[in-house]
Amino acid sequence: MDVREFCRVLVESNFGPFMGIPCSILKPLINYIEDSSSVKYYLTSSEGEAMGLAAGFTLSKKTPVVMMQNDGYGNAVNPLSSLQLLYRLPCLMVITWRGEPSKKDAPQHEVMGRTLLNLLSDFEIPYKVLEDDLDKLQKDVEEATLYTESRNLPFAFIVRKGYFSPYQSKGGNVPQDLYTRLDYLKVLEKNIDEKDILIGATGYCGREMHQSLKHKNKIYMMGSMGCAVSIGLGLAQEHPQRKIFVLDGDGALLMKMGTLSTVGYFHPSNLFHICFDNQMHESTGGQKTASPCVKFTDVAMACNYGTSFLITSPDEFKQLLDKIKNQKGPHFIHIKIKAGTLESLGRPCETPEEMKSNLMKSLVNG
Ligand SMILES: Cc1ncc(C[n+]2csc(CCOP(=O)(O)OP(=O)(O)O)c2C)c(N)n1
Repeated sequence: MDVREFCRVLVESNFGPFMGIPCSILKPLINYIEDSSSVKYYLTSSEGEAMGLAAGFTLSKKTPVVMMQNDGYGNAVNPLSSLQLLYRLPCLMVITWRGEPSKKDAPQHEVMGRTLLNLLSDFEIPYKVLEDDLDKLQKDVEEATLYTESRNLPFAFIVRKGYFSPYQSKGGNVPQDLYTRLDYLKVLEKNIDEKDILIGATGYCGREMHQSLKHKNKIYMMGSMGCAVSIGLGLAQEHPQRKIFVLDGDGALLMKMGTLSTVGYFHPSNLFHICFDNQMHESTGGQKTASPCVKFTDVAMACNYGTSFLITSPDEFKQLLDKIKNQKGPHFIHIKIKAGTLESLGRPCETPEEMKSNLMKSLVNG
């Protein structure tokens, strides 16, 4: 489906504005909307937040479109149940179908892929699985219009992998005079001890860490977006003799930024929280995040981290690690990077359970 046609049909039926969190399946759609001057796009930090924003537009007599991955449907469920369904605030949810049964996909999508349609039915949300046919889309939009207008409740479109045809993004003004994530990961690997633990957030950050660092004590979070630092906090509390390095992305950090206050409250001295900030959700297609307007180092200090630093070169990073390695944290390190990853970036060959077991074995051994 051509994204211009898709937007035209929706906008002509008075759906909009558009908001949400990206998924690689939505890459052509969101990238087109980001470029477009006629379709308004609101980036958000989580799918739950997007549902709240949508409610504000519905109260203003619009019928907003909330876009999300089915993994993010989990984040949307709370406002969906106690906001949209409770107050009868219609919107159109555009939900991707990662992990569709019988189709090959990454392991983190298995449960949501299998249960998505049942979850929608349990919420009594009518849905259409979209087909690549403009007449059919027109009919589905008419049905969604009729339902949202007559019942004042949300309607969902389910989008399969490959539904949208590619769209060449114009690209934004992202900085180029910076180093890559990999430049910093190499410095990190040379400056940590064998027993230190690395936790990589979902997105390119964790996948790159997992593939390019030989360090043994590491775990990559497939999914559970925004949870890496909470996992780090738990480990830091239980293993005070180890140093815990959490490698976050700006999108993942923004999704659960409240966690910084929990870290500050419990104040683990052995936690090193590193945010690789490329100002985008790079692994889902480079859609903007709100990071350019956020001073993460100030937020960390305001949340009671012990120290916080802004880093713009691998040399600076090395000097910083030397300096703070044996100082008390929690430490926050904001690293501005340029986009770009390994050409050969793959998916881990271990299963999530194997990754977990390897880390747990190493934790038992002191
Ligand atoms: C709750 C949830 N919503 C959406 C996604 C899809 N998703 C996977 S990675 C990612 C982007 C992460 O962005 P960032 O943390 O900035 O890391 P980068 O991709 O730039 O490495 C998104 C949106 C997800 N996994 N979970």
